Amino acid sequence: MRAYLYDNLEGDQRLPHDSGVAVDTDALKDLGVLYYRFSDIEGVDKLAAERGYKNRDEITVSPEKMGAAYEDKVKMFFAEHLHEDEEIRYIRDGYGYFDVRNKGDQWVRIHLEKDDLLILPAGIYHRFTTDETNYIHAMRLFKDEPKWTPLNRSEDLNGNQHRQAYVSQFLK
Ligand code: KMT
Ligand code: NI
Repeated sequence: MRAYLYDNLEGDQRLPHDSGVAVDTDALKDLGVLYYRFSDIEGVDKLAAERGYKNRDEITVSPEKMGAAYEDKVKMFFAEHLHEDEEIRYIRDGYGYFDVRNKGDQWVRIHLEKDDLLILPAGIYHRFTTDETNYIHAMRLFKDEPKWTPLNRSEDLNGNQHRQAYVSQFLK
């Protein structure tokens, strides 16, 4: 895992867009973003049990797997959004970028690789993209029903209780 401020320059979303300003795991924690590394599934099972994540599935995002839909999917994942639940991803293979908004509303880019596990809190604005390798295989964990509803960023979400809870816990 490596995290840094996004450079906001034009260019494909899958390029590194590294501004050269590093962001450490403590700064991520201040945003409610938790990072773990597990070389085997036992560690993940333990975390899942502790946090009450009962269900999981696996997803592969690649042109091989998704065919012609790949480019559209990747653009869709990159629309800024939030969820009303935590988003937990355990990377099994390949690479991906999760971008999250910091306290100043700048993008922090988090590059993940195999064995990285990332927890995004409910209510944080974020987006996802593959990197230049165009391949990621990830495990998605969830508490009950798989629910991936992305709520795209909008003023209308200012009154959303999950957004408000996130703002008062982490952005004040
Ligand atoms: C997400 O939340 O954007 C995704 O599920 C993307 C694939 S998981 C690496
Ligand atoms: Ni999401």
